[in-house]
Amino acid sequence: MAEDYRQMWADLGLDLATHDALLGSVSQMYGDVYLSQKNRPKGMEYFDFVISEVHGLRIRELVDAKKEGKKIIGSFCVFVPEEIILALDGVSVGLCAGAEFAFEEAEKFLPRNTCDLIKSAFGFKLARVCPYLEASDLIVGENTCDGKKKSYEQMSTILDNLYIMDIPQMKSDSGKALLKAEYKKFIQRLEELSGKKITPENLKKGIETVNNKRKAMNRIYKLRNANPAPISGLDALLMNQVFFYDNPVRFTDSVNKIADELEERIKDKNGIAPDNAVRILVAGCPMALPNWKVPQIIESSNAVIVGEELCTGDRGHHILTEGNGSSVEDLVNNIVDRYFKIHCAVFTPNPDRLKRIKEMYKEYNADGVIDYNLQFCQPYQVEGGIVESELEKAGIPVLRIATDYSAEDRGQIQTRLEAFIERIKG
Ligand code: BJ8
Repeated sequence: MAEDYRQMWADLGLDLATHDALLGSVSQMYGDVYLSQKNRPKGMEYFDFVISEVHGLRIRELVDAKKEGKKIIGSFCVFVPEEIILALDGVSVGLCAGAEFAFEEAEKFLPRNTCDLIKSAFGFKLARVCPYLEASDLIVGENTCDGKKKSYEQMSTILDNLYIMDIPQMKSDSGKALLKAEYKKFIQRLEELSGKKITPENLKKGIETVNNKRKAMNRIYKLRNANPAPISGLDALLMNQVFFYDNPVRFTDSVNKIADELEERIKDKNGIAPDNAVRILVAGCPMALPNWKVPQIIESSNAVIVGEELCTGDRGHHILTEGNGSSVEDLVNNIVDRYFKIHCAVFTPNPDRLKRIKEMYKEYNADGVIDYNLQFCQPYQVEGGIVESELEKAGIPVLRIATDYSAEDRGQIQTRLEAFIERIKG
């Protein structure tokens, strides 16, 4: 890291020794997983820099933003509307964690059979190693799966700035009305916190900024249907993960530069993988930073990931928010319309997700689908049964993987994957 940030971390209340251990292991992992890839787009150097400064420069920016009176809003779910946060001059940061850290501490609050994404968020808080969490003025928990919604009750005993947002579970008129009421309450809470007022102008600006970020990611996604694949799934996943942390304007600019570069690579037939590599679409649970395990195994098995039907993927940016409207009411309706289309497995029934997986399979010229689930994630695991049988009926090869953040099952996953890839080739 370019600068010494230790005083800043100490001021945020981090446990410096434990934090050093975390940063050390992430940087080692990043070197092994990312920097060892060959022929990456040059523009990925920006993301290498972002990761090298993920607890440094970006946190300094957050601390400076706080000094200017901006509020930092942390969240764990793509249902929390960044448009509204930006409109009220806030900074939105994702807090989902993708590493097995301080799980013994977390298990004092949560049963062992809780998914690792939730345990990790607790572990990061209890071990005091996440500067994003510590810098947040408000942390938004959302009532999505049972694991999350009940764990926020526990989390409220260790956080004094937790705000709970209710989320509908059915795509009905009353569900939509609930989402709108919750977004209006959220606006009110942020107005109180920031001392600012929402207006059609600032909301339009917020919508535009977030849409630009989504459009840039959608450009990258479109280009991934080329053969040979111009970028690895690991690199695309990294962009999706950084999507939740970075300055949105800088992020958009960097992603657009990579999209320009990919267009050139496609013209030159310059791929990250050979043109006969098996093309995989990954669907399922989000992969929070630094959860790179399954993509790394896939891409070291003569396959390349060409799309992610994940919240750290298509689900996070495929749909834009309509920017037309002359009143706050119109624009809030547009925001509700956009978010209500997110096909998270907490909704029942959830046919749009299956539809989108099939669409993506075609759009990206995929050869097979890996349905990735975290152990103990009931919504995605139960829905996985439907996904598997429907894809099989449609003649789409599918492999279900349920795993966690540990390295213990790497060998087993690798063996199953290799057999899957052979089956596709055959
Ligand atoms: S919109 S996917 S980010 S809720 S993996 S904690 S579902 S038990 S993360 Fe999610 Fe929002 Fe939906 Fe996306 Fe629960 Fe499953 Fe754990 Fe999960």
